[in-house]
Amino acid sequence: MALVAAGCVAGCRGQSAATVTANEEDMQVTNSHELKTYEGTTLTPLSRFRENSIKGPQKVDIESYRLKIEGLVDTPRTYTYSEVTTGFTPHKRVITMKCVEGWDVTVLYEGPLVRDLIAAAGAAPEAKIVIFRSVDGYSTSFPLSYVMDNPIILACKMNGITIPPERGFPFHLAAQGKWGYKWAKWVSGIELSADTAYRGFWEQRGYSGSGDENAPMFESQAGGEKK
Ligand SMILES: Nc1nc2c(c(=O)[nH]1)N[C@H]1C(S)=C(S)[C@@H](COP(=O)(O)O)O[C@H]1N2
Ligand SMILES: [Mo]
Repeated sequence: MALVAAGCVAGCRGQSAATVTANEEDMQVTNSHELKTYEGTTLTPLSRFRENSIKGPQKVDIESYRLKIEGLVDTPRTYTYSEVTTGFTPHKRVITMKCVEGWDVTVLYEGPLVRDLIAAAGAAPEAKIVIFRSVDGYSTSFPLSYVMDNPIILACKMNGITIPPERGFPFHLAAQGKWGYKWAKWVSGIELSADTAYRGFWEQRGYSGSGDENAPMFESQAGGEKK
């Protein structure tokens, strides 16, 4: 899968439209500074979303929050929110996320690349997959090559503003090319593993492990538990 390379932009701190960049002439903002369009693409307002999370919206206390990069890595890392949002080069890209329920959203996602976070910990040679864990007990996994060979964003901003709590604050994985059930929200852990049989929350319930949005959503024709 070929993904478009993303450019370097302002980081995740600060809400003001001016921090997004000064030369995005077509940007329009609401009163809350949320972008309505980006480079000619109409964005889905963040207020227009379907709440279908496994345990409902999560509230994360940002003072005690830590992001862990662990498992089969040379040096496990534990980062505060601001270490993640200011310590890595931010990237941004407009991506459409499709939920298996038949709806989609088109959002400007912005944050560090997963591969830069993993590089800082150093992937061990035995590592085959990467597992994303969230504060609500949800998890999902990908081949390590998916996040190392593609510029996959761990978003801290959506549509130019800090992600609202109900949409996944502090971090929402923008799993480009994958069904929405693999776009982990409220991410608290990134674990490298050799367990290629690992199954995340929705994958355990019959949804495809690869989660490729152009492939069948169910692992078998028999289907799984309906979301
Ligand atoms: N932690 C966590 N992440 C999650 C979910 C969840 O229940 N818990 N639901 C997934 C599903 S099914 C979808 S479609 C998307 C919805 O993301 P959105 O709120 O940005 O539309 O989040 C995904 N990430
Ligand atoms: Mo979904």
